[in-house]
Amino acid sequence: MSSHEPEPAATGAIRLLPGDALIAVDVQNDFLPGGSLAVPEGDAVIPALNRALALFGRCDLPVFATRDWHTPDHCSFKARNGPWPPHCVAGTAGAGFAAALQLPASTHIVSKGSSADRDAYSGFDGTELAGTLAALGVRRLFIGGLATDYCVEATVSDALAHGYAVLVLTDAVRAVDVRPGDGERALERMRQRGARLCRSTQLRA
Ligand code: VGL
Ligand code: ZN
Repeated sequence: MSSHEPEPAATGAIRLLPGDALIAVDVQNDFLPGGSLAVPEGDAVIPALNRALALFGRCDLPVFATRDWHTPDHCSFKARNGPWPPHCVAGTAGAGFAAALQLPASTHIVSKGSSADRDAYSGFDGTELAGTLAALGVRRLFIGGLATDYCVEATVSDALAHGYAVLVLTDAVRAVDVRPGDGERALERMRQRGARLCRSTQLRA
């Protein structure tokens, strides 16, 4: 995100309820400053996500963490004429979750994009995420992470398509912004599709 923040109604308290779950999308070292596909200010999502994680923990609500989990020869890499430098190769340090992200031991880890010949931006794409959410009786999803204009948008869109109420934590997302404004346009598309934009500071246990 750049100069102007998108304008969530940034004040009202949002009380967490049974049926809520949190999804932290791809908060992995390769997407943080110094990583191979660093998202500008990517590390800024961590304090906001930690605030949400603490509240979800206090309420005993489920937490999911998606991770990009690629093969070394993944089709999204430049060596295979894909758009990206190599990143998040399964088992490497770059694919690890940010050390400062305070994920509970009970976190449901969702690996995606793990087939060499097919990419997956959405946490729902080719994973067990939908089944696990259904089994847990989840109805409302709070979503943050990286990157706004790729995996966050894809995950939010699929969540809406699956019928979940979706709140995007705008202080807990950052964009690649290949073209300036991509992140803000992605947030606007999410809002148009029915996601609510809010901030982690609005959440209450
Ligand atoms: C992502 C680019 C390539 C993301 C993953 O997590 O948003 N972006 N792979
Ligand atoms: Zn990827």
